Amino acid sequence: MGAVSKEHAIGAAGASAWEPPSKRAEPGLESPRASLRPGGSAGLAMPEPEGMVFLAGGSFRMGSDRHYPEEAPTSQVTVERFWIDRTPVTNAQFEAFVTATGYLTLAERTPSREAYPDAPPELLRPASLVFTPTAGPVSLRDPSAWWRLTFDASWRRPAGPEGPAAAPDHPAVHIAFEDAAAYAAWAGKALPSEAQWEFAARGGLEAADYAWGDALEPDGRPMANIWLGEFPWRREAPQGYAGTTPVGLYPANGYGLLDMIGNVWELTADLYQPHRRPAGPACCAPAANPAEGRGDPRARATVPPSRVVKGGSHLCARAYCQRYRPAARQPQADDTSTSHVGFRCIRHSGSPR
Ligand SMILES: [Cu+2]
Repeated sequence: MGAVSKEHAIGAAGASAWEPPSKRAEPGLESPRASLRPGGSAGLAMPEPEGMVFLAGGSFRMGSDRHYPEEAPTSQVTVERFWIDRTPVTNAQFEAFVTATGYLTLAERTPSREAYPDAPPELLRPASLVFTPTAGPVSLRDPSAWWRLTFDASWRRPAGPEGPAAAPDHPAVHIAFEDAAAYAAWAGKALPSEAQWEFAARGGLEAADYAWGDALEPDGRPMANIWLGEFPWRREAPQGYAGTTPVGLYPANGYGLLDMIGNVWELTADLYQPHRRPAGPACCAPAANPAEGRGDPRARATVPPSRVVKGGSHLCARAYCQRYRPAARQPQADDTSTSHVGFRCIRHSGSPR
């Protein structure tokens, strides 16, 4: 089923120029069954996991010396074979997990007084950060201008209780690290390392700027759901979507993976450490250190660890945050969820030796 046939309609501009993902060629795909079922190792063979793509692994140039300082220096990195979800985890998939387990995401829980010793009582309610466009141009130095702590915003109601219900085929958002980890454990999967994620996103293109090559819009064709227009107040939405888009609306990369770039930032298992160079100016995401009060007005008792998020989101704008690239990286605090962070999972191949 192609994205264009989905009921929540694509706008008048239409997506007819884009083939549904199921019809696209997937030149980077290997033959997973053949790889995993050599003779004599049947006990270790795994069935092909639904919705996952097998990557043979390999050595690649990770990072970039041409973009933001936190991406440098590049290094040669090797990853083993693994499976990775073809798309970010959708609301439908996340709902299946919640239905089976009764899981409550961080955004849906009432924060404890211990965690927020200085917060006014009225702020100790379930909440998450929702991107809210400004009325007009604002300074791009202060992300709190467009991030709003919104009570009862969660994956179920991404824009808050007054907004529409989550669309089943959009990526789940308002997902904190522990939520993603819980889903992965339930699914028998894991979160990717940053290296695995970046290897997958590059789709076999060595050191290219983008997941599809070196031009942002080859032949004028949009390749990912990023912010078009003037951030953070005027968004062009040629596909008719103001925020996230159904997974698979844009072309797959060379490995047949969808939405690696744009749509939502994706959590990885890796702790963020500014081990390379100091990070560039804050991106569209809330500040790395929420205890500084940017984004979330509640004060916290401790500064939580942050994970690396990858891929950029629908809020990355060309004139502001060019993080819609495989090498780009940002910290995302473990205790913070937002309307533009989601995730996908991997599975170790269990390959016979
Ligand atoms: Cu960005």
